[in-house]
Amino acid sequence: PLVGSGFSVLSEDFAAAPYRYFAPLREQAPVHYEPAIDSYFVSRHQDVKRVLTDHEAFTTEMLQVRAEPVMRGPVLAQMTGAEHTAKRKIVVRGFTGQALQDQIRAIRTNAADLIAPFLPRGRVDLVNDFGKPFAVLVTLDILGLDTKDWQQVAAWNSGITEFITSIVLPPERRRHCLDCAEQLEAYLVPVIEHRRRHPGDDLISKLCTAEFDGIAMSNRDVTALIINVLVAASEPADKTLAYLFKHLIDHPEQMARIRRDPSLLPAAIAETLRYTPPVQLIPRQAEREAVFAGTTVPAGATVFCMIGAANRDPDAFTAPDTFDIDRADLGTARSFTAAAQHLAFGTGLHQCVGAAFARAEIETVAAMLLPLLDQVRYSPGFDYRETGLYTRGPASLSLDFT
Ligand code: 2IO
Repeated sequence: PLVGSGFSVLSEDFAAAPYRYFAPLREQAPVHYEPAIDSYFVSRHQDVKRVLTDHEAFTTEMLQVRAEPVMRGPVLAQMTGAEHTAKRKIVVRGFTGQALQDQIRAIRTNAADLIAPFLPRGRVDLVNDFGKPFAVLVTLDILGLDTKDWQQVAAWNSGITEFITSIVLPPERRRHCLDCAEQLEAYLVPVIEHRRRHPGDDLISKLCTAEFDGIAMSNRDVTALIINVLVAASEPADKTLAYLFKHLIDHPEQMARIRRDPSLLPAAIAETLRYTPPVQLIPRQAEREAVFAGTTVPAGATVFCMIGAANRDPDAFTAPDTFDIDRADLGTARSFTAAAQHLAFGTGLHQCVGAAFARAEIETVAAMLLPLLDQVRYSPGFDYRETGLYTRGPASLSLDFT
């Protein structure tokens, strides 16, 4: 495939199968310009790493327009300096220790309840029957929100997610997304006010009462963080789970080894995140003019890091287009930390604060499902298709088992 003058990452052709274009992009257009949206797309591992770690040169300022309108306040990724450090620590605490242990219990309960009706049928769509409701229900449990409202919250959540993950958003869609955000905010504010007076051990209560170096959270901060957690914990979760099962079905010998030895699951999850990261794009704004071997990015420009392309860069990974849970350059132990070689959680100061939770969630649910879904395979006639440019995943994954 060619990435010359006619090429666009906004084309249907690219959206149909972006992985075909990653090598040509890295080799021929490592800093690809998209005039329609006046943005630069960076695809080499070392360039993406540079953009995400040089915080002076590449900022998150555009989240003010790309996220804040639907988050109803500033999110962690927008913050800098002492405020960022303090508030990030509060969120980290909400996802570690006893809190994480309680969250794993919520993961188990929800997974067991959701899969039960499908077991006698021997067929499940892992994305639409299981993964999507699972991700939202678990997040509501963690936040201490009522799970009976889950379909309403899920509908608002998808409008908010559409806003954040759209490259171009028509005005009427934009209005719909903002409506969703306003309604979710109106639903959350009374809950926040109640939790301030009667804190429990849910995440919302922790955000309300936490203080770090004397810095506490306002209602606006708490609202934005709740919406951020909801979006970030739901949108990539069903995609990662479905990709994991797809790759294991496509590589039966690796599936068989994991079934015999579940301690290999973290490696399989890390390799899934490298091979098919659910978050494909991470935006930054150039604070000043920046030069990438030959191409100049002007001050103020939007730069999209292409995570899928960087994760397949042969300069960073041997045989990058092979799914291999044994790869020596994966560094599984480090794969869910700032030292990760793959960039699925980003890197640098703003690296995913939920990475350890994400790992626990996918590991727990995969360890439960693998023994239940014996001889798991694609349903007869199942037509595999992926969708999405910003976040990407299987549209469905219809599986048969015995
Ligand atoms: C609003 C894209 C689903 C995040 C952003 C700052 C969200 C932030 C991400 C991920 C996944 C979403 N960015 N999670 O890329 O919290």
